[in-house]
Amino acid sequence: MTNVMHMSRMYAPTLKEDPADAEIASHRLLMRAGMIRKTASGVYAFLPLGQKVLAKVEQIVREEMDATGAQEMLMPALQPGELWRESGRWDDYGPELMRLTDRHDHEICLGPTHEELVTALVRNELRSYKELPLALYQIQTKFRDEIRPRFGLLRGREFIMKDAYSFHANQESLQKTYDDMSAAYGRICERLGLDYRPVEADSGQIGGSVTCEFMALAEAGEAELVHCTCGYAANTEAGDCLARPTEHAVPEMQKIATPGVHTIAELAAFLDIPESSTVKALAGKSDAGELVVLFIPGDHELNELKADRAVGGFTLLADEEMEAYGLPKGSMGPVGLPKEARVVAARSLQAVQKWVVGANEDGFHYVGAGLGRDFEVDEWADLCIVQPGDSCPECGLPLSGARGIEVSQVFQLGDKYSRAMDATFADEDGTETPFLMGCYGVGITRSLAAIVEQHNDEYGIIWPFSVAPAHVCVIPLTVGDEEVQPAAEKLAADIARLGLEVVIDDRSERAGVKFADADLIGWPLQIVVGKRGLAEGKVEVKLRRTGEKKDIAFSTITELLAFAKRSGGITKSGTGYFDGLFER
Ligand code: 9G3
Repeated sequence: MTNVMHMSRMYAPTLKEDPADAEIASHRLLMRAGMIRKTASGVYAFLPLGQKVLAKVEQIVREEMDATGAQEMLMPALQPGELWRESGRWDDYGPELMRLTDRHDHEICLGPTHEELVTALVRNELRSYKELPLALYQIQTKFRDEIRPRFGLLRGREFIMKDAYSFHANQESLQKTYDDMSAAYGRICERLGLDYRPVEADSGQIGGSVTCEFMALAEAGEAELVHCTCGYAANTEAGDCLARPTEHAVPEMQKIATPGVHTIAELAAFLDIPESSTVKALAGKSDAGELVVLFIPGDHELNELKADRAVGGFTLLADEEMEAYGLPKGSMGPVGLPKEARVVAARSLQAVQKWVVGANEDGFHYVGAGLGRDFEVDEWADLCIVQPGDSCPECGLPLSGARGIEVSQVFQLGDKYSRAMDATFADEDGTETPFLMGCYGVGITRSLAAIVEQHNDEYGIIWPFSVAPAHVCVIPLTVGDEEVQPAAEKLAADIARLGLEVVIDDRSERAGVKFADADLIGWPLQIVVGKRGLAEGKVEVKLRRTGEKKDIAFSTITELLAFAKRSGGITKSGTGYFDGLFER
């Protein structure tokens, strides 16, 4: 197909102004570039140029899914409520699950995901271990009634997801598919041009399923993560915390009057020491009813999930309970605690010999409280929310902080759905056994937005070659000019014959408008055909990503582009930006 797209006939209503409700780059730019339009809160239409990008993102995902052996299929969005009753999830979800009743008064939901549907779909016909493993996937619209949709495509109420489901006879087989899908997701992120980190949320942290999220680094991302040059990355709510407390070492324990000092910030300021040299105390109750006092580095926050796991449920004491124990809020410490108190401390404090900590008397703190000399710790545990600057659990280097957009996720579901829905297969000795399952999702529309978040500048979008709505935009400067117009059309057709996708901006607009729109829409390469340039047999080529411009002989341009295509500048990888085009 060598047809050339013509801007004069294309429906791409670009905007000069930023839409008022667009808070992040991708929302702003996709709207301004005439690629999406909001039709309701959290619901978007894809206009022709947006659809071209969407189709390429889907195709890349499709190719990588097919390469794993997963088989594409398509499930309905309308799901019978009784399947969700079987799995027990009908009542687990609130108004986020979009429900309706049909004309026969049957309960239906618009699918937010398809575990129940796919399990019910196969359970009567996927019957023998000989048919396993099986992986099915679809690219399909999902519905989740977010209470506050925002950030454009990043958190919509109707969005496109590739969701895959796999069925296994044993854990080893599930692990293999989980690993294959994880590798495929890495390739998908690469090909989309996404700077991403795989973030393990291992079973220990969140209990139950093994899962890994693929985070596209972006300030607009909702997820907070830490990452290291060695490759380690973790969600801040799940990652191991190896804090690096500092020590304000004074030989003897001294009780210091600290009037009005109750917070860590006030304590650090009062003593003129860093917060990392102070110790924060939190008193609570375990589910077993014990008084538990936790101690963590003053510059860190308690991770409730970890505290629950370390202590067997941890609930902070209410003020009146604090008083009942005679514990002064804001100056608690390990010295002089009620004898029944269970003292649990963050493991990184084990290296701190002398603590700066409350004196269990309002208005007084200790410096130099000696671990093992003036007080004991009953247990050491990982209690804190990991934060930038903490030591990497893998290599010890300081962790960096980042925000991320969760673009895809792999899950090991075990037999959660197959057991609940009686989906079994006959194993080798004929015993009916629930399938082990995995599920794997890629946010298609979310990935598209993530690409824009990572590839834009003040002029607009900078599409990676792999997903650009077209590769080359030919811009004739003076439309209707009897030389320029035909030359531009011929050049466009020649380039299209190379197998590149070409658009020509044949609108009768001023040059400035054409350049601004070309930068905004973000075609990877622009070629300007002007009267003066033609007279010298030249056209001006511009790389959108770097802004580099170069006058190139008209006669060699197509040969040059053919070179770029052969030389891998037109690679599968997301960043194939005609690299090397100007190096020749
Ligand atoms: C719901 C609603 C929202 C939901 C879910 C169910 C998220 C729900 C988790 C998943 C897990 C995986 C297959 C593809 C990859 C992700 N939000 N999840 O189950 F009813 Cl309203 O969707 N599913």
